[in-house]
Amino acid sequence: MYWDPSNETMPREKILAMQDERLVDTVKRVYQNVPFYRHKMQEMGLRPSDIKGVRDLHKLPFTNKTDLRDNYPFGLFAAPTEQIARIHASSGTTGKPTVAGYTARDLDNWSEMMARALTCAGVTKSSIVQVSYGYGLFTGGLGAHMGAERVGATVIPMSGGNTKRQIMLMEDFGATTLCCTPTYAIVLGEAIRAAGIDLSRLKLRSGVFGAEPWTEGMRAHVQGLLNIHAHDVYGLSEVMGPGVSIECEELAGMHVWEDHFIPEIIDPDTLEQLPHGTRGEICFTTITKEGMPLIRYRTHDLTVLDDTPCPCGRTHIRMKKLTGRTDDMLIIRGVNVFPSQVETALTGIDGIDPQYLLIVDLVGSLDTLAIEVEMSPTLAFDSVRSIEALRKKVDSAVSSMLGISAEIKLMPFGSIPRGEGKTVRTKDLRQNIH
Ligand code: DLL
Repeated sequence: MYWDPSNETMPREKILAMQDERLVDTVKRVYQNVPFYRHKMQEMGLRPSDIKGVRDLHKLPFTNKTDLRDNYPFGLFAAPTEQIARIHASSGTTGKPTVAGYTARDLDNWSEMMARALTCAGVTKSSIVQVSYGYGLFTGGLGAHMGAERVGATVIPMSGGNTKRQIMLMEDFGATTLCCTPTYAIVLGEAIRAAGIDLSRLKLRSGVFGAEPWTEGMRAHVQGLLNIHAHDVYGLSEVMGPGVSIECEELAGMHVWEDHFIPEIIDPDTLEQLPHGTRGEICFTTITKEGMPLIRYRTHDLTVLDDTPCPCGRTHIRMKKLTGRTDDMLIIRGVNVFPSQVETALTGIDGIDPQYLLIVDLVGSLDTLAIEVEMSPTLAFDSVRSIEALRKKVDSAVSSMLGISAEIKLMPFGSIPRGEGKTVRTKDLRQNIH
């Protein structure tokens, strides 16, 4: 079943022709309205008329997260503030978030794409959708919410946390679809099992899980725990939010809505375009966005594009499950974390040396974060109490910067290994578990 059959099953030649037209229009618009793009193109000796279609995409400049930071907060917006209807944001590499602005039409398109996505997961008017992604600046909650409303389903806007209450309402309200991070889905599933609740008392049939990487092993685990089909959903705030791509009933790759985005795979080192079927970094060019259109946005996410026909009948290209990132961004309990944010938080705290190590692990099904921080060699402590006061200070600076809690371990000076080349600031122990 499709939400928007004419677009979702459009012949590929038509999709490609539409992309040509929309790309030409987008390039003109950003050249006119966004000084950042105008200057970049001028530096490269490019005029909008040089871009005649997708075949010319490779001539255009890339956009990086740092470009968003340098133009913080609204410098990349292509529409005046009167037309910006909403703002979302996600963690940046420093204390300042990465900001995205949406016009009313962008929100409408996003709702449509999420409606397509939820329909892929079997959501209909008669579904009851529990949205347990966080609501707020994070795009997960409101994105899933708008899509479920667009389909005409009944929405339970739970947001994250309070697991007991989530389970009680899931049962009492008869939720049929759960939207949350895969980690939280497992937390809910394990709590249901621990509470001895018989799965037949629940009406859950599908899950729409994303915002962080998860493996086929995790899929099997969560499908068993909740007795559902678990669909992978992908997105990022800069480009839109959840619903940039989604798995259909085949659960074999996520369809990217190509009437709104042009995906391409590049070699993250040479920045050359790579052919379909080759693993590399996925970049997106938005071709309908008005608030903050992006040209060749570098996601740092590694995947493969597959344009072979999908048995579901949708013609939009598929991206395989993500296999990693090219940069040092970690995703911990669905929250994006950069080691540099920790560094920013530590700067200026007396008694601390900016030597630190983030250790991420999986305890049960929950990500944990411990941060080892070195004390200054000059520090003279007179009591255990003063060490504890320093630890608390670091704890509050770090948790308010990251938006998640971490276990802070103060370490003697010199105890964190110094690298010979690039300093390794993270140790991710989760990889081998699933
Ligand atoms: O995580 C948007 C989202 C919300 C997607 C809810 C899906 C569901 P950001 O916080 O900006 O946006 O983080 C974007 O998260 O570049 C990926 O590295 C990672 N990510 C998102 N979805 C997936 C997924 C939202 N399905 C960053 N698998 C992206 C693996 C994912 N990683």
